[in-house]
Amino acid sequence: MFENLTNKFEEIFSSLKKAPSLDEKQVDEGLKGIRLALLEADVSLDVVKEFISRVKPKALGQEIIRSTSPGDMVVKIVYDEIVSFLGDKNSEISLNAVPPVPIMLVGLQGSGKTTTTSKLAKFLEKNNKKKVMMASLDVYRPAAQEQLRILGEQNNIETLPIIEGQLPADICRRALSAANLNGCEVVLFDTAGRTQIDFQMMNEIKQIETIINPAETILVADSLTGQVAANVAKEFKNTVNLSGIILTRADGDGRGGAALSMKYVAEVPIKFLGVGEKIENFEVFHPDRIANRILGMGDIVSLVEKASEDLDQENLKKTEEKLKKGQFSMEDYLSQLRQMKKMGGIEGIMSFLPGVSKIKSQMDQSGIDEKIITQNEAVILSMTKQERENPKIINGSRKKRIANGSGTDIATINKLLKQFKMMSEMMKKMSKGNMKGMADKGIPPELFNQLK
Ligand SMILES: Nc1nc2c(ncn2[C@@H]2O[C@H](COP(=O)(O)OP(=O)(O)OP(=O)(O)O)[C@@H](O)[C@H]2O)c(=O)[nH]1
Ligand SMILES: [Mg+2]
Repeated sequence: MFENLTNKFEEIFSSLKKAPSLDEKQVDEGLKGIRLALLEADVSLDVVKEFISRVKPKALGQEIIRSTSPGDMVVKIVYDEIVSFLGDKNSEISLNAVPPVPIMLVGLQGSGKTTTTSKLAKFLEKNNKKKVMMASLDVYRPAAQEQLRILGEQNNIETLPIIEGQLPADICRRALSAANLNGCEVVLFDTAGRTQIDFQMMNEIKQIETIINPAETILVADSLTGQVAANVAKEFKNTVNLSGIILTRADGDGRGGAALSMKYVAEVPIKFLGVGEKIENFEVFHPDRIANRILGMGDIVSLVEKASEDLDQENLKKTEEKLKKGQFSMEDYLSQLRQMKKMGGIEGIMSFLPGVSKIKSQMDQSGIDEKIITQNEAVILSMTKQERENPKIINGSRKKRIANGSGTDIATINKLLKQFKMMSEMMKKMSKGNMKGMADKGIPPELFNQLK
């Protein structure tokens, strides 16, 4: 599905990688190529714009890590963004409900619902060790229920016996009680194909949803339809409580637009890919592996990852030494903030000090906001070198300048300076060996409130 995109990326990066350094013009040139490649892959325009606007500042402002080249760094930046657009991590099917757990599959006509129902049933039996029953609610297309029954018979999956003339609502209730009686832990509901413009059919899935109260409602979408698939998902999401997507025909020559647009446009994760007509042609959707497939540069990505881990270690060591000497500057605070952001929490700042689990859990619970970390980063970046080394010199007019530069206000600057003061006092205490007290009691409440 991604071959074209992969080829385009390879072309773009082969010239970028050779450059010993990258200036804005070269980065712009590269981004232009990426933009075109994404549009050609039928990624939606909004997604392309957002993608470029996230990559650009990172590519320009990158700190080159020793032992990697600027081009490699850009590969890594693009890779990270692709992963984030595909969905960060793999999203499993949620079976968190009292069995029999109802799961509903919906989608446009011919998108692959019935085939996918049997694939998912087989998957859950094999991987989750669940006994599954399948029930068809398609009473409209002749022989639709029979199609599912045959798939069940061929693959040894239980199906709800067909009663001619029964309406979907009644089939739902019958399926749930039959599953209960037969000890089936999951019931998959295959629904009739519908178009978003068919008001009556869209209303029917709402009704079915109310009756079965599904733990998951999965949209089965055809990847050949590109960004349209993402728009369809958005429409379905407005009708039912959509929890995930299965993209079918990923074995076809779709161009990747569906996969890349889905999460941003419809805010629903892709959970599986259908990669052929057979029951075993079904894969868990792993954003990182797909991103690797798209970029075809997994070795570079892991090289840069390794190098940045080394860099983090170096930074930590430096900070630790400074702490021992009782020095802690705004510069250190900045590097700690960045570390924290990367580690997704404030515990990064404590992680190199032993015995602080109490503090860590306190921090975990508080859910200190990443936005505030980013804001603080902007404030510190607007300070001069002198100010960072010696924040005491920051007077009224300097505060005004920093506030303007960082797009914040004086109150924010004051708050940060106060935080910094408390943090450096705490660091001093900790480095003098009062750590144990702090580890037992947790962070002083004043500092804690400041950080929030
Ligand atoms: N190549 C390929 N074909 C698929 C895939 N998934 C489904 N198909 C084929 O697509 C066709 C339609 O599949 P169905 O499962 O009947 O689709 P549906 O959404 O249930 O169709 P309706 O019930 O009529 O709305 C069948 O020929 C399937 O074999 C896939 O991942 N790859
Ligand atoms: Mg069907």
